[in-house]
Amino acid sequence: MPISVPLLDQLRAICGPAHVLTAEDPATDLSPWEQDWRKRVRGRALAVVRPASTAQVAEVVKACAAHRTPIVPQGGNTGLVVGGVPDASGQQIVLSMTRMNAVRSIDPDNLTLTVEAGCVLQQLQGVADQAGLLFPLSLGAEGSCTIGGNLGTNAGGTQVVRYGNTRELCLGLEVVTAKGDIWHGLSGLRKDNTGYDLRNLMIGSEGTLGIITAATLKLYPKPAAQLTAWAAVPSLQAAVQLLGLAHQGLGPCLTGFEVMGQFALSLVDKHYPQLRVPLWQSTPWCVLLENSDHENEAHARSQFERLLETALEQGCVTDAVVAENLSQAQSLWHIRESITLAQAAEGLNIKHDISIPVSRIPAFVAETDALLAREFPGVRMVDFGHLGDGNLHYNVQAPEGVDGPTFLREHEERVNTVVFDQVKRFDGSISAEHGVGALKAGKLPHYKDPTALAMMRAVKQALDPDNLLNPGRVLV
Ligand code: FAD
Ligand code: 2HG
Ligand code: ZN
Repeated sequence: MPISVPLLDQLRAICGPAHVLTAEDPATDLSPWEQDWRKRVRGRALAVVRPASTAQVAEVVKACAAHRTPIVPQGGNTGLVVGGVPDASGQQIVLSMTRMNAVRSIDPDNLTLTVEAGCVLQQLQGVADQAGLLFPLSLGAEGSCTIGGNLGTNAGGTQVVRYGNTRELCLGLEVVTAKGDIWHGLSGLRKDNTGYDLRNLMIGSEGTLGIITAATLKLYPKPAAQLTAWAAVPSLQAAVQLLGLAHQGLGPCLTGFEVMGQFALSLVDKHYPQLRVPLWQSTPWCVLLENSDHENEAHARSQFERLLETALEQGCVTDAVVAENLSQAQSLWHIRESITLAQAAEGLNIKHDISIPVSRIPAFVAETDALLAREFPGVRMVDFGHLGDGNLHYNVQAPEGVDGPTFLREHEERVNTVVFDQVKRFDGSISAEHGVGALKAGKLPHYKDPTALAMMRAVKQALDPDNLLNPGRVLV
């Protein structure tokens, strides 16, 4: 289409008028696409465009490129780093991928599933389950996040210790480039050494290098048994000791290992008392661990009970509850997954999604807690996360009675500096699994190796020279 045709008219011609939403239509509320999940930022979109096919995505990108209009790809909009919503300029389009939600094929012999980017994660877990298989990616937002967003952020979740991050679960991608070309990379191959690994470059690039339109994912056999325990541990050091025992005793069957601090659990108890959080009142930390086994329930249970007995003898566990059936296990996981919502119900907070070598996490927390308490008396630490992966959600809540937004306005920058400087000192990363987005883009020059950053800029320049794909995210 000639460039003289206004962009919005071109987009309507490509996707259909019903799928190009603008604020000019008084009946349309754009806030679900313009506001981030945490309600920290409300941007303004030129339009929300909802393509139904890869060909339409390619045409949209070409039209936007011709008009020098930036594109913000968006999936379920559950991201936590302000990566998928437009800025305030009113000049960016949101490319919402949720209409592209077809399951293209399943190959049980190759253990692969090929799907479009807008498929909701829970839908994919269901498709795998119906085929008697497992797609193991699992996170609290699974009812609304999309696989495109999971790949865009290289999401982690609660089964990484066994199955890896989203990157490890993907074999191939279909991507629309910044020029509007289509890269047909939907390979189901487990071996392919024909040059640079473009798949892994795209995964985790947060929509800044290309738009993922489809993916071929790995499937796994379903475990024959799943055992879940909730254990009280006397210290973070004890939790690390328990993790060591679990690795030794369960080997590759260790599927999840989550830690939760007392204050984090008190928030769940306060805001969701019906969930009946076990053991939290009498212990500073609880651990939720899962063992999944391919032999049988009896084997898994005896292995698990032996582990907990050893841990009790050694004093790294003081009390424990083992779920007796799947529904009890799901209730325990539901408590864990409710921490984010309970924390939001308590008020605005400062999130730090960090990773540190597991062995150094207890010292990191002790030192950093002390630094924060000295500078911000009464500050409340909401600590929890995927200890098995060395990934802590080290979140800071305003002191009791202090208004969250006011606390953030006055202190967020300094709190971040204290925490991120400590992360650097402990050889960690300032983003373990949520990504960089706009929230942390300004921090990378401080905390990322300068040579790595220069290579990232060179890649961005090569693949998106006009900076039209999600500008202002990841790199600034
Ligand atoms: P969006 O929020 O829409 O987008 C996220 C980023 O990906 C943006 O930069 C966007 O531009 C880009 N993107 C989206 N779709 C595409 C595409 N098709 N192609 C290219 N780029 C794209 N995250 C974890 O890692 N682990 C957790 O345990 C976890 N738990 C969570 C629990 C809750 C309650 C919530 C609200 C969030 C949680 N998250 C977690 C964060 C979030 O769910 C993940 O980042 C998820 O992967 C985002 O998916 P989405 O579809 O919502 O993506
Ligand atoms: C989780 O592990 C998510 O539940 C969200 O990554 C973490 O709310 C958070 O800080
Ligand atoms: Zn997490």
